[in-house]
Amino acid sequence: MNNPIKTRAGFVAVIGAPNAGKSTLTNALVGEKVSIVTHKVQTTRFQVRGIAMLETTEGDEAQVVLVDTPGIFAPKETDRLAKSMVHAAWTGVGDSDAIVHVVDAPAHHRYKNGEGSAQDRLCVEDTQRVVAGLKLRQQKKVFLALNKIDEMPHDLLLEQIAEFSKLEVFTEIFMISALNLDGVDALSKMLAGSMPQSPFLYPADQAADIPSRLMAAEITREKIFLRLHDELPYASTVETEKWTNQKNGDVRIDQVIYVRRDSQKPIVLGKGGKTIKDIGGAARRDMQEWLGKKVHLFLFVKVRDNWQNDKARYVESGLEFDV
Ligand SMILES: Nc1nc2c(ncn2[C@@H]2O[C@H](COP(=O)(O)OP(=O)(O)OP(=O)(O)O)[C@@H](O)[C@H]2O)c(=O)[nH]1
Ligand SMILES: [Mg+2]
Repeated sequence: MNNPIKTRAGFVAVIGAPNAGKSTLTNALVGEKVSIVTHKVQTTRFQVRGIAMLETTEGDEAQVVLVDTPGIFAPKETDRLAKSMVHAAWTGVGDSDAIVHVVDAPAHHRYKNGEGSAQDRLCVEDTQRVVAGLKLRQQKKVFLALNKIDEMPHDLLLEQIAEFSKLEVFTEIFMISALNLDGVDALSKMLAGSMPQSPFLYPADQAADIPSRLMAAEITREKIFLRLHDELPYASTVETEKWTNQKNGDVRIDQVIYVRRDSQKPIVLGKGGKTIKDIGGAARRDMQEWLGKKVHLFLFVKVRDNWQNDKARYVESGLEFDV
C-alpha cells in the first residue's frame, strides 16, 4: 500500500511587546539568523518571514513560516513609523494559522513584585494590550511563550502561568529561553502540529522570505542599533543602493545610512571615521557569513530630513504608509 509522507505548512505570527524576544525566537526556530536582534526596544520595523522546517510529535514534516513582527505598543498619534509598525504587527496575526505571544517573563515578575523599571511597566502594559487585541479578534490556537526563563527561578513561573491561564486566551503555555533554546523544542512540535496539511509553500532549503537588498540593509541597521546610543538609531534608516555580483565571485554592496539632521552625521561617522568603520566592519562580517562570499561594503551617510514621512521608504520594506 502506498503510505505517503504527510506534509504540513502554514503561518505562525510571532507577536508581543517590544524587546520580548520575538526575533530571537524566530531565529531559534528557523535555525539561522533571519531577523535582527538588539537589546533596544523597537528593533524590528516590519514583518520578517523566517521559514522553519519542523517536525510534529508523530514525525510529520511541517514547513512553518514564522512571521516575526514589530512589537505591539502604544504609538504616538504623530509618529507615522511607529503607527505603521504596530499595524504591520497586527496584520501578521490576521493571516496566520497559529500565534505565539512572547512575553518577557522576568520583566513581568519584576513589575508584579514592585521592583520594575519604567521599561518593565511599559512591557506589562504592552502585554495587556496584546491580550486585549487577541481577545477582540477571537483568535484560535494562541500559544503563550514565557521567555527568558534563564533569568528567572522556575518556581516563580508557576504564579505567572496561573495568572495568564486565567485570561482564557491561550491554548497552551510554554516556558522557554529563546536564547539558550530551553523549552523551544516542545513549542516547535506544537507549532508543527498546528499547521494544516498542505504541500510546502517555499523550497525546503529557503530560510527567509526577504529580498537580499533589504536583508543587507537590516544587517547594517542592527550594527547601528548596537553601536550608537540614545535616539540616533531610531532617527536612522539604511538603504541598499547598489548590489553588484563581481566577476571574481565577490559581492559589492553600496548602502546609504540616512539620518534626520546634519548634526547627526558626525555622530555616525565618529572621530576620524572610526564609528562608521566599526559599523561597516561588523556588518560586512555578518554579510559574508550570510552570503558565504567575500563582501565589499561601501557605506555613505546622508541627511534626509523627514524620511519618516516619505512614502517610498515604507513601500520598500512592505510597510503601509497611511495607517
Ligand atoms: N536572557 C535572555 N535574553 C533574551 C532571550 N530572548 C531574547 N533575549 C534578549 O532580549 C533582547 C531583545 O530580543 P529581540 O529578539 O530583539 O526582541 P524583539 O521582541 O524582537 O524586539 P523588537 O523587535 O524590538 O520588538 C535581546 O538583547 C536578546 O538577546 C532569552 O531567552 N533570554
Ligand atoms: Mg524584533
